[in-house]
Amino acid sequence: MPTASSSLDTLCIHAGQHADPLSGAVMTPIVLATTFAQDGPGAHKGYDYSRAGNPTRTALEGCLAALEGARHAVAFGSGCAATTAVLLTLKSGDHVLCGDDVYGGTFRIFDKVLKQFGLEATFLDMRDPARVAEAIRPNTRLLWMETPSNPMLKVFDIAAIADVARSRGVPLAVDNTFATPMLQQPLALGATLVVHSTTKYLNGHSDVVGGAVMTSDDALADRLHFLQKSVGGVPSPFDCYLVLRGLKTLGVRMKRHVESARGIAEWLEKHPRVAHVRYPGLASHEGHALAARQMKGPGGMISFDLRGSLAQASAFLRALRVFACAESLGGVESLAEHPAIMTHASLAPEARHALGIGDGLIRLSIGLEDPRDLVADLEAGFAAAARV
Ligand code: P1T
Repeated sequence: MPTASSSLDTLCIHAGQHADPLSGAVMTPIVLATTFAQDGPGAHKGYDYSRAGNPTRTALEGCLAALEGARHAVAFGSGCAATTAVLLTLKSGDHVLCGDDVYGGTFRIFDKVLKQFGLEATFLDMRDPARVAEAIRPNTRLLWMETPSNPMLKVFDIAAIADVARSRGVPLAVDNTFATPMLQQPLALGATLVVHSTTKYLNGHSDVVGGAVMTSDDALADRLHFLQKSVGGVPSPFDCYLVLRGLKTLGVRMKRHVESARGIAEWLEKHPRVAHVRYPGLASHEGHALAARQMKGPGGMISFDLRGSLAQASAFLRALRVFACAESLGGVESLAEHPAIMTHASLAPEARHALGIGDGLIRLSIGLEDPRDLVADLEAGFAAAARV
């Protein structure tokens, strides 16, 4: 078992897990049972029904809590279910101040689901923490942000915004999906809640949809466990096992994602067919110094504007052979996508344009392939775009 001083690389492999007491099996058993025998009414061994609690899920939650330095983790069946659970701690008439650049599905939860239950949300570029302080209203009950954000890779100052939040008595939730706890630890910087789509880097193999919320606030954790059981958006034991298995290599994977993405971002920045690259590891990124301060590495995601039209962006994506043209991110395989048509189609065109999500914007999730093969593939894409 890891100790309190174990490094994140060690926690990835061991936290929340122990050899099976029955057999000594070193891998966590997948407990598929939906129900658990009780010696008598209410006399159970900590588990009564698998929606309320499951031993494989408990192991995953233990590992995720340790990685984010949290007392509690609550696992869900998707990142969207995790986001929704956090928002269900609020009530009609409450206001959420949200970063302006978030996953399209997160925006959709605010705009198309919870608005009709009276939850108000406004979206703000949080690069200036003073603007956050000004935008907090008397009924603001939650600050929410992604950093780096999806897809524009804006970097927000977690410690400064957490200070603002604390001074106004409002919790700050950070969606840490793009960074992972290996590169950024929002709770240590003062956030109250961390949210993840475990679908992405944490599982890392593009074969599970999952989510989680981490916090050291006992009352919030109780409420989230209650919502997990009551609303029921729970992950399957098999999915919990797969995320636990994926987590074991998170440390080594993130190092390679960062190393390759840094090289590819630098190469893209010099490419004549690229108008602009957004990657927090580049000196040209306005959040470069902040990212260097609050992150241990700038991550594996890059967005760039291809010079040209939608037809050229489409030709670029169609020509790729190593990158798959696909939504999602954070897997061992590289993915490329067109945010305006794919992941951020739920935003109104005006909102997309205000953020800079135009027809030429391409988002890359840099995988673990040899980066020379990735560069060759991107070069073939640019050649195809030039022929349009
Ligand atoms: O897909 P799901 O597990 O429900 O997670 C939603 C989610 C939450 N937060 C962030 C930052 C995300 O990027 C996502 C999902 N994003 C994609 C599918 C995507 O391609 O951007």
